[in-house]
Amino acid sequence: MSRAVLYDYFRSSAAYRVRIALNLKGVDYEQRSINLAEGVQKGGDYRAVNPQGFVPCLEIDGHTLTQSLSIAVYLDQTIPEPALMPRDPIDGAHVRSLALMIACDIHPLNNLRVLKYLAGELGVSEAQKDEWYRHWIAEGLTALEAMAKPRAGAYLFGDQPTLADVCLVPQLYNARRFNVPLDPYPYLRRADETATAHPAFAAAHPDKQDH
Ligand SMILES: N[C@@H](CCC(=O)N[C@@H](CS)C(=O)NCC(=O)O)C(=O)O
Repeated sequence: MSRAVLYDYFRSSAAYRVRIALNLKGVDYEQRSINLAEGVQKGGDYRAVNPQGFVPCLEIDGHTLTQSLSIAVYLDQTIPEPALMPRDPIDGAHVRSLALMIACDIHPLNNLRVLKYLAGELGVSEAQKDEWYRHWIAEGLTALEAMAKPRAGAYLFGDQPTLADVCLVPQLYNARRFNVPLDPYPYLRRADETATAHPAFAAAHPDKQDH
């Protein structure tokens, strides 16, 4: 079977999730950088790979997969260890909730195309755009902290990395880039600190990627 290919961009939170999942599962993969800042994702060549024009996209086992959570679940199903999801259905539902809060409710409001549309078509100022970003991050992270707190351990759920941490670490990286204060979220910060010390997470960090 040929080597997996990840269509990637160093700063993309969604691609960062997949890098973490691939590293946790020990998958050897080639990275192809799609420069989002230069709009390469909108070009015909990349649309032929992923018609949605987003990274990440993963070619693996003869298939082309899109959507970071779908990719992470595929990896978890085909390479069961180490598990990204707890076996217990209720624990699993909790972990999925945490991951979906980030991937569906926080990240889409603040990704590149939304911020570009605000600043471009809608003509909002830089200050208003930053305010938008901080508002949705603070609201989302406050809810996430409250949800995670009762069952958090060294990681967001318990003491092993799960899909929730795969989503958390890139989101907090992103928040720091926009100078969002993270003091109000001690449980999120603890999980982030534990995870970033893990080699699979460390190797996926944007600073470690070619771009
Ligand atoms: N729900 C998608 C989100 C993917 C996404 O938003 N990717 C962003 C980068 S983080 C992107 O490719 N944006 C291209 C653009 O904004 O033009 C996933 O989880 O994979």
